Amino acid sequence: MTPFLLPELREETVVLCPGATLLRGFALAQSDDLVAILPNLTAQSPFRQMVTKGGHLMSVAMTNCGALGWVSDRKGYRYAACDPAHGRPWPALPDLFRDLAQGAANDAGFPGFSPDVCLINRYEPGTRLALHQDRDERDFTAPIVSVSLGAPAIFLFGGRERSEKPRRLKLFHGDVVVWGGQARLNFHGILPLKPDQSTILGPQRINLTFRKAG
Ligand code: MD3
Ligand code: FE
Repeated sequence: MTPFLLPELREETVVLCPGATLLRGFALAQSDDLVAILPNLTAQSPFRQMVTKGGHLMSVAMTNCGALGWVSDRKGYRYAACDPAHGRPWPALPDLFRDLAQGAANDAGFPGFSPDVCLINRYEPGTRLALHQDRDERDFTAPIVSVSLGAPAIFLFGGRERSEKPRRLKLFHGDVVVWGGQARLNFHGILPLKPDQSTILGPQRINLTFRKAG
C-alpha cells in the first residue's frame, strides 16, 4: 500500500483571509479529465493574447467557455456572448467544469454558485499577470473559483487597496482557490512563470477561473 500517493490524502483546506479559501489538491482527482477536455475547447476558440484599452498586448494568452467570455480590446474590458475571433458563441461549459466549480464553492461556504463563464488563462515561461482587481462582473456577491493546472506559479494577493503589500502563495497543479465575500475585490496577480518546469502540460500553466458575470 502507498496511501501517501492517493490524491485525496493530499487535500487540505486553508482559509487565507476572510472570504478566501485554498482547497489544496481539490481538483487532482479530476485533473486528467480537465486537461483532456482543453483541446476540444481550444479547437473551437483558440488561445489568443488580448490587447488592453491602453494598447498593450497581454502576456497571458486567453480563451473562454460558457455563455459569456471575458474579452479585452482598445474599447476596454467586457463580457461577450461570442468569441470576437470568429463571431460564434464560446464553447459550452463542460459539465465536469461546472460540477468542479460548484463543489469547490460549496465547500468554501458559497452554496448554489452557478458560473456562466470559465476564463482560461495560459502562462508560458516569463508570462505574468500584473496586480489588478476583478470588477467587470455584475454581481460581486458571487465568488470566483480558480483552478490551477500544470506548472506551479507564485500568486500575489493583496488587499482592497493597491498600496497593501501582497502576500505570496505558490499554487500547484490541482489546487483550487475560492474568492468571495470580503476577498472578492482584493488585488491579485501572478509573478512571471519560471522556465524549466515541465509537467503534465509541458512547461506551461493553465488557470481556469469560474465566474458569474451576467
Ligand atoms: C482574488 N487569474 O483571470 S486566479 C484573472 O492565475 C486572474 O490566472 C489569475 O487573476 C491566474 O483575473 C489568478 C486567482 C484569482 C482570481 C480572481 C480573484 C484570485 C482572485 C478575484 C478576487 C480576488
Ligand atoms: Fe484576476
